[in-house]
Amino acid sequence: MEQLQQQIHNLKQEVTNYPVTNAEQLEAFRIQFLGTKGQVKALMGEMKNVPAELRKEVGQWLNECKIFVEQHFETLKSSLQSTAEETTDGIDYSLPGTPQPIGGRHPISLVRNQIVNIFKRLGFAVAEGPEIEDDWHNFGAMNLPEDHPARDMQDTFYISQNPAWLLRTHTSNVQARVMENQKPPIRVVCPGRVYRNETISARAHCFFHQIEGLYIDEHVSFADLKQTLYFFVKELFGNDVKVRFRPSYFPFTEVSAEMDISCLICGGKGCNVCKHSGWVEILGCGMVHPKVLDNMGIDSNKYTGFAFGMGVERITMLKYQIKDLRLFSENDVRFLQQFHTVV
Ligand code: 2U9
Repeated sequence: MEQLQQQIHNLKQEVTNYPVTNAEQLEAFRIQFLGTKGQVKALMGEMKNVPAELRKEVGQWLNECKIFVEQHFETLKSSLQSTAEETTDGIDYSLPGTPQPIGGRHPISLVRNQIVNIFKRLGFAVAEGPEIEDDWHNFGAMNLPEDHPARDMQDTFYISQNPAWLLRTHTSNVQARVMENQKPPIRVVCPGRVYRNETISARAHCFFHQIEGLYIDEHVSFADLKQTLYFFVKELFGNDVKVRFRPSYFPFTEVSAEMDISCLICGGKGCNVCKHSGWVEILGCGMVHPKVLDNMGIDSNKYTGFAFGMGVERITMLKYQIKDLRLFSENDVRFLQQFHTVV
């Protein structure tokens, strides 16, 4: 009897360890253990050798063994069915998807869009133009004299194959082209990348982004300029920000001014960002020089205009307290991720 017990034990072991991962193996299992010539039948056949007084007990063992094998077969069958439902070409489509990080806008684009949208609400159109420009549209039309330092190779990137072409140093070339093609009233903002031959540092780069604006019509005054820029600053930085104008000089505007806002960091009390003055410069502006209007065939006796220009990097640095301009062009996701917004 002990031998039979051992056989039952071995059969159960064999059944448990039998590898079944597909339908063919399942059928082989059925044939080997439960078929008419299978091991369970063979074991049942041992009953005839069992003495009559032990038959009841041994019958129970064999029956229990048969049920064990049948149940194992059913378990294997149903697990194989559910795997088949879940998989096609080895892919389980019921698994949750791998999350794909959805990028976000670059901080320069975010701030550029904010600025442009404020001017759009005031009725300004958006114009763009070439980054490779000729001398006239970048310098001549803007009233920059032949000997102006900005025209120097030290300050401007000229195209080596043809030095008549250069990388624009400001987006004023776009306004020049708008003025060539459109009659007043003209009301445009021109966002874009500009290039200057600067040594790269935390505060300067050989390319950066500007937004310039131009408004030309009859009777446009400095009061219009001030009111437009007041509105812009309050929209971008909030109502608590104070504004001041300082006289300045640009060849393309007369009169010219620079606009400061009260320091966002210390609220005007004085800190490192505002160099303890309480004020930070955010843009340059002025009334368009009559020579610029005449250069473009616009009658400077009839029309006046105002213009302004600002660096997007500078404003972004102020808004987000970024200390190094190089971060904008390094594309380090640890920096860029901080500006991602959940949509
Ligand atoms: C036309 C006529 C005049 C655009 C102007 C500024 C003042 C100015 C600087 C700000 C910081 C450049 O990025 S920056 O370094 N810009 O201060 N720009 S007025 O004047 C124009 C433009 C077009 C036809």
